[in-house]
Amino acid sequence: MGASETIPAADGMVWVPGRTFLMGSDRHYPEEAPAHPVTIGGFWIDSCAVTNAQFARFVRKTGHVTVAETAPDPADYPGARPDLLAPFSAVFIAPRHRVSLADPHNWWTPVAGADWRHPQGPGTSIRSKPDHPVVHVAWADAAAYASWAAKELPTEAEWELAARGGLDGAEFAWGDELTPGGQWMANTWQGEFPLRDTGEDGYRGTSPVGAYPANGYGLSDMIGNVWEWTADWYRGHAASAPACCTPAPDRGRAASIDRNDPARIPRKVMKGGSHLCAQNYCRRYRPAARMPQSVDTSTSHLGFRCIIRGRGKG
Ligand SMILES: [Ca+2]
Ligand SMILES: [Cu+2]
Repeated sequence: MGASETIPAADGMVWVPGRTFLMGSDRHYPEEAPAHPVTIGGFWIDSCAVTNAQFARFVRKTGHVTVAETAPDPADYPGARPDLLAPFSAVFIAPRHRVSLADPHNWWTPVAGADWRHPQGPGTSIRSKPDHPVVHVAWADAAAYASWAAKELPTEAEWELAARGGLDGAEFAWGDELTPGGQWMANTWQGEFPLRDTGEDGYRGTSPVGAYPANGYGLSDMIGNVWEWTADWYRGHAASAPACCTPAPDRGRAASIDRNDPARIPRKVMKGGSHLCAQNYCRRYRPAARMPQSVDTSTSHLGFRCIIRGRGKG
């Protein structure tokens, strides 16, 4: 028996062998280009996104309070009305009439009292959703869970390798067709975004983890359902030239900030797309797709899963 086999089986996790793969894509949104080879080592990864039930256990054991449950510090917002400093999180609310697709504020609403236990705001609950991915978690919440579980958040490259399921250069996590043989392979949006989701794939909003076929590595919902946090600071794939003078972690953090953001909040990469990705608006239901997300932001369509690095399967 090899030493590696004495390592306890990773419960609910799947081993992704290390390899060289083509990361990114030259055929879609500009931020995905250029496609470039990346070599990474193997890792265990949660077969599903962290669920409400799993997050509830973490909160029971640790007393963790999420960012969305914490009132913004008035010191950061001099002169702000106290009622605007209530804890809140961003909830998708479909507009009643056709709106400009250029402004996400037309469907993202800061809702006071929206948090992981109340995904649509006060009066809503997760009682019927123990097996749905936890949402309304900011980056620090995901990192706290990972560290409690003795795991880590995946880098973008690890996440993308896992999502590709062993298929090289395929458009989707399952091949090159969105709906092979007419079958929906992930929880996305059908119909005109953001007005009406027909739910042709079986779900409007989040779905229980594992409701769709797993990819080639046995991983569920890498695409669609909820976006997932990664460990990486956001930057362009092309902007990887090392600078000489700033320690790497700080450099990445500073470079991730959107120049138009007056609050200067650094941003991490999120991957996988969500139940809100739609053909007429956001075709990010692909492994190469990526978006920046401010670390303090939590929303009704963003969760996470964890990995354990480099303890070989033998
Ligand atoms: Ca859906
Ligand atoms: Cu999308």
